[in-house]
Amino acid sequence: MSVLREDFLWGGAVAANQFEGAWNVDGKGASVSDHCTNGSHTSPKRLTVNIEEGTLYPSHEAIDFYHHYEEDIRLFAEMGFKVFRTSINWTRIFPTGMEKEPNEAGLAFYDRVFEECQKYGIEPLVTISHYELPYALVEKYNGWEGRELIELFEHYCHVIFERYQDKVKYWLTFNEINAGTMPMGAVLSTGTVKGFTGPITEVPDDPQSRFQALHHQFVASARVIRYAHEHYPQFQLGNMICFVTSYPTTCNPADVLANQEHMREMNWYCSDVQARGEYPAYAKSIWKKHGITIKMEDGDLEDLKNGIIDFYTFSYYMSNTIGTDPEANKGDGNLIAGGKNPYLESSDWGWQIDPKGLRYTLNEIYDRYRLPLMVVENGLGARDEIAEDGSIQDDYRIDYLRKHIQEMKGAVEDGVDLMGYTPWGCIDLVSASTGEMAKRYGFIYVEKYDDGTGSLARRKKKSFDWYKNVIATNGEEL
Ligand code: BGP
Repeated sequence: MSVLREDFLWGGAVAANQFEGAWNVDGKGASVSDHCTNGSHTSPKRLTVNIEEGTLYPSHEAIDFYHHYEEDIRLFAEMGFKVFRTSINWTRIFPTGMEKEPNEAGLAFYDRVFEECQKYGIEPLVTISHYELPYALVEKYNGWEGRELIELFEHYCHVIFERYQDKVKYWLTFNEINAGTMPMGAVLSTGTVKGFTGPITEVPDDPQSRFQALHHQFVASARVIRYAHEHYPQFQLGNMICFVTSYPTTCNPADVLANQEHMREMNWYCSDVQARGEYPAYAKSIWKKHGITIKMEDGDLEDLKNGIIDFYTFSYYMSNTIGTDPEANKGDGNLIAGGKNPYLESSDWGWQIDPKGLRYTLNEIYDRYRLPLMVVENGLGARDEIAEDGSIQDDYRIDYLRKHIQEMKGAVEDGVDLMGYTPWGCIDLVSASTGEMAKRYGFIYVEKYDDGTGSLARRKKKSFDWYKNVIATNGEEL
């Protein structure tokens, strides 16, 4: 008997803006990510108000899933995927986000994708908004700072819910909604970057607009969850948190408190709203610290109460340390930097690898909410080399995933209700933080390179067969 549920949802995860390409095909509008150039670990990608001639924008072609979806889904099916986490590009359905009528060609594309999944018995898990806000909404409303976005988002959701009601059961409202608690979230998630051109690390930080934008996202998310519960009882709706677990730098109680404060703002603030239906008591101290006031309208708090998630999902790549000295041992990280942990090793991009941290995190979240959990992103961004015989021996990736799955099983033995696992970038795609292709996560290699060249041919890596067997044995053979 396997440790994991018999109906465990094994699969993989991607995001439309990072892999579809076809950025202006069949009526699609431009999103914030379509205005981002390529970059690297050492040189940040740029956001540009205008699409500059002769500049590389990696989302424009990406790996062209738009024209390769049949081949790619066939490969996922060959690995035995039960679930495929992808997202809908908002601008394929509503090019500026403000139209009344949806773009039929965009809707038809996702019909084809979901039908292809159905053909193989793969359940789609759809992120409704994954880092691809319509750029027109940035220009008009400064992104989610504008309260108008709540209704625009609701309209978008009503349309896709109705259209895909027989094809999609699992939905996530916002990818890594807690990105908005961090400066980097202004570009990726809240779109509070009106008029900005320059390296994304130099966007002027404005906590007032980020946290206001987050409030609007919370209300929007809760309203569509309630709507879905009323109209489509077969749906299951989840949130999605970028979970970066942090440990106190030392056991000095001052460091422990500093870490608690950080964990609340970074990881729990958004989760608490979405899983408990209300702002936590400590929210006031976060607002006070930033000197901000959240404008709320009558009914907002009621809306939050009525739109509680059915299951809780998160991404987990790494952990870091936090203490009273924020400059101590600085390391890199997903969305935010933290301290280095002397017990851990790091990826080539400086993300600290911490499988045990996943078990700890699963337990912490489950203790807090008692909701079914799903790990919807996890993986190792690494440089892959094609050997002379054409193979890609990505043992480092297998090692990373194996250790994390082992710890997931440990958490299940601890009592956690774990629904599934969708490792990130099951097929190589554009990196969200740097815009690179070189930072690869896939079981499937794509011949596409940082300079924008490449045949787009797909090849299986060593991890492809390994993962296939993991799924076939429900995680027993790692
Ligand atoms: C998460 C995002 C993804 C993804 C992943 C890996 O934060 O939800 O979109 O890309 O991180 O990050 P990166 O692409 O920067 O390596």
